[in-house]
Amino acid sequence: GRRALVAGVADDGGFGFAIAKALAQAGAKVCVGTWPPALGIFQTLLRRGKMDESRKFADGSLLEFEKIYALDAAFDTLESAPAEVRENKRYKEQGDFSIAGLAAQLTADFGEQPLDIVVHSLANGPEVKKPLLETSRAGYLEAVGVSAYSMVSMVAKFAPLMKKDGSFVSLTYMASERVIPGYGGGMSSAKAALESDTRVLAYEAGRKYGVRVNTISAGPWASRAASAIGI
Ligand code: ZID
Repeated sequence: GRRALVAGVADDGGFGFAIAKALAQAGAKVCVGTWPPALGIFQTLLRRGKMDESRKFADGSLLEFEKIYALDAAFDTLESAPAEVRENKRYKEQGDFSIAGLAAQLTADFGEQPLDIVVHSLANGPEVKKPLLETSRAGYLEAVGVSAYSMVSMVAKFAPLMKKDGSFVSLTYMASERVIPGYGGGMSSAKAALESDTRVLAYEAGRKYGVRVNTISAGPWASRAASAIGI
């Protein structure tokens, strides 16, 4: 069987959860990466059965995640996370929540080439409601760092863990190429970077590791992230 990692699942309301469920339905084992501040509540809701309805397959069985990992895709290594993050109560019990840390845990848990599919379903733009003209440098860089560079880092660190012909996919949005008021804070910039990087990563990682890298431009879906912009 194939194993997928879906990065960016913290509830049952977003694309990541739906993709994880579809992959499991198709026979894959599915691990997820969850943002540490949301991890505790996600595990509690799962344990208490609050997500059983959305976990249910047509045959009545329930979606099971092979493993739920802490992942903060703003950080490539644990050392790159500031002390106040590492010591935060939602982070300090979570081990190495960086992208490199997740790669190391996957190899420790499942061996040398544990992955067939990696899904990047995460984004964050703290100033998404602000027009680009009013966006601060810090807000812009956070949006691009978490929503676009995270994919570069994930391909760099996970491609060596992929079986040949493995596949990466991320989710983008058309505001990268057209003016869509309301998608601000540097999020339009982040999606433009993500799309350009997808082409370059497909070229580089395709040659180096034999993997594919794609991005899918999503339609509107009232996930937790999208509710911030009024979808
Ligand atoms: P979601 O809230 O389910 O997923 C986002 C996840 O990212 C959450 O689980 C967060 O905890 C996680 N996250 C945030 N920061 C970090 C971090 N530092 N480290 C790790 N995890 C983190 O929302 P979703 O399903 O909407 O988002 C998944 C992907 O789909 C993102 O890349 C979105 O940009 C993308 N996407 C979503 C929509 C949408 O409508 N939901 C659209 C396009 C792309 C879109 O905005 N018309 C208007 C708008 C849109 C489409 C059409």
